[in-house]
Amino acid sequence: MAWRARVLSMILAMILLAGSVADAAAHASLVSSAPAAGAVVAGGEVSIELRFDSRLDPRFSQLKLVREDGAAAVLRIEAGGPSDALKATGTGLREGRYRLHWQVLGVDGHASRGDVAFQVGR
Ligand SMILES: [Cu+2]
Repeated sequence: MAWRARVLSMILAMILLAGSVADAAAHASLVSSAPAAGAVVAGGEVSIELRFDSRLDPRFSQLKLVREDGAAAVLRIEAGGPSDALKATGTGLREGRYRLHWQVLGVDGHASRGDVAFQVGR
C-alpha cells in the first residue's frame, strides 16, 4: 500500500536525520586554546596548546601558524601529550598578527578544522 510505504520512508528519514545530528556532535571541536583567541602574547617563543572535546588521531592532525603576510609554517606536534590535546611551540615569532590553523581527525573518523587568531606584541 502506498501510504504504508510513505510512513516507512518518513520513519527512515527521521532515523537518518537523528543519526547525522548525533554524529555531528561527535566531531572533535575546540574547547580551549593557548594563546586564547584575540590574546596578545610576548614574542620569541610561544607555547601552543589546543584542547578538544574528544580524542584525536595525532597522525592526521596538523597545526599551522600563518603570519599576516601569508607566510605559513607547519608546527611540530609534541608527542606523548593528552589524547584530546595538541601541543607545539612557535619559535622566532616577531611582532604581528598570527592565525593558528588547526585541522584534526577525531576518533570517530571525521575531520574538523578552525582558526585561532592572536597577536604577538611587545
Ligand atoms: Cu564525527
